[in-house]
Amino acid sequence: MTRVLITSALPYINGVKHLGNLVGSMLPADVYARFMRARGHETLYICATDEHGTPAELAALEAGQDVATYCAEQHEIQKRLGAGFDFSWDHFGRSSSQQNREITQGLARALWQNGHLEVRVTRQVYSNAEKRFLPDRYVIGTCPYCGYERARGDQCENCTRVLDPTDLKNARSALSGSSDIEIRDSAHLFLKQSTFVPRLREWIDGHAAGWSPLVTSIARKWLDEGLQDRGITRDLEWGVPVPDDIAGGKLKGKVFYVWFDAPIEYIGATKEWSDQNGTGDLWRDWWTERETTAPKYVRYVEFMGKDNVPFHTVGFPCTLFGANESLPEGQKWKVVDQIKGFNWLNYYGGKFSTSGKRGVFMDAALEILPADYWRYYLMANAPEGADTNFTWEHFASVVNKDLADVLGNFVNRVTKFCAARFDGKVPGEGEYGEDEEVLITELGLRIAQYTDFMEAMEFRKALSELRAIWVAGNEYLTKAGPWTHIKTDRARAAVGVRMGLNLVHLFGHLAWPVIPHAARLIHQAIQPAPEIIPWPDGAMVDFLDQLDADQPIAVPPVLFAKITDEQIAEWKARFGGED
Ligand code: B3M
Ligand code: ZN
Repeated sequence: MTRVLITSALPYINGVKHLGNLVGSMLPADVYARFMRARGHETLYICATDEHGTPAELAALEAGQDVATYCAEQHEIQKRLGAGFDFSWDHFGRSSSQQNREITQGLARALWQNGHLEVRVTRQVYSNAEKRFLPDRYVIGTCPYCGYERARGDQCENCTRVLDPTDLKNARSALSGSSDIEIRDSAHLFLKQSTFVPRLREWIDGHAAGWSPLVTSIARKWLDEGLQDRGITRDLEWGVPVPDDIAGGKLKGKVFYVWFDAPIEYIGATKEWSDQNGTGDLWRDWWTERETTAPKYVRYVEFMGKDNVPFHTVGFPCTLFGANESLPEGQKWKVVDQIKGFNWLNYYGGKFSTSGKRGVFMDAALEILPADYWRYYLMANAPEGADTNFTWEHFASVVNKDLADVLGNFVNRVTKFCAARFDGKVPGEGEYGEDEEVLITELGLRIAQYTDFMEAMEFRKALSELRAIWVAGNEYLTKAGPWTHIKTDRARAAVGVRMGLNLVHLFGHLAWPVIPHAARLIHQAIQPAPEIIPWPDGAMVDFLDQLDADQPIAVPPVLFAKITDEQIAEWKARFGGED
């Protein structure tokens, strides 16, 4: 048994997230966290809202609210929607918390003391119209690399390159559109990332075998192109203030760059969690490795979209490596062991867009269907190897086939038949024979594969195996045909029904990480289960003969309703479709 620390990339505070955001971060992290818990590992799943930087300020401005009020409100909204999607966060924190402020300042102080930071006078975009500096996303313009015309000052959405506002051509203010701008000098702190290159390369090489090509190629590209030192402070008011004891107060009034404090919030949120639970310094057990006292080994897994990879394979590890020297002898900060990166989910071949009202966002998704429909579809079509595409037609066909027909109908048929013909009790007559043995062997193999794919975080393959398990159950039941035998051979019908009920129960266990609500309904009908529904281990033959004879069962409510053509038409009109 290991301790497993899981973090999802932190959703920006600037509004409700869309399905593409979900499938690349919070959702797979949740499925994996549930799976780890089901396997008996001590698991901590941490997420938070990312509340600093220009995205937060710009959104607050647009909403006509001061930024603190805006963030507080939006945090509650995101938290509620996350609960609606059944995310099993152990804690959903806020990067603007006091805990994150202290830890961020502490790590910066350590970096300063260890000589990894430097004050440099930089050229910054200054708006004459607005009489202020315009860092990061406050500037928009043309990307010098790919020519995308609405590139933001921090990163080009189109080619994912990280930019500096002064790199942009035709730069203008994102606040007013004014191009009355000039370049002014401003002192900032730089993290000397270039000195970490050998260390980073060794670390990345050491993990390359376990990371996907998507992740290692992005990580290596940054090193191969020559790693730049990064400015980690900004001329803004909202953010974690640079403490006066760094650089002799030369940076008074400035704050840390959002990408400096956001990953640190993984640690900050863990401290929020331990403070909230009155467990004091427990967060340190998850975040510091102590060679001397040999704590339980922590395996740390991060989930994110591909644009976030550089910050997690270069930026954040540099912070932690550089701060290690300030820890007591024999201790070091925990760095990530496994990174699961995702490509994009597109909407009818284009981007999901908040401003263009294109695509489905978390709030609207839950208005039209329960979470399990989305969870299953998105995980079965996760953009792992390449970008994938959402269309209502595809969504409806997957839901109707996999969830309504293959799983839902099976559960319904078996339980209804048992209620009608066996008095709603698990029939004890008859013995399992050859058909049952064949099924048990097949399921044993398939479940081992499903387990391996989940362990490897290969979610598409995992879910296709899960579906194959449901299909095998259906095929067995068709062959066993208890509705035919009931008239002539009650014991034979009983065997089919008993196995059918055991299969329903098994499906409830296997499906819990992906579709927790349906798994719970199944258990409520067949047999009560603990809050964490354990992974079936041990011999399949025992698991599939687990229900006691005469144990009462109920018919669960319809698990998944079919999506109709009318609904597809309605949703396409509401959310935008191909036209
Ligand atoms: N807030 C989310 C994004 O880029 C960004 C992730 C931070 S993870 C520390 O979509
Ligand atoms: Zn670009």
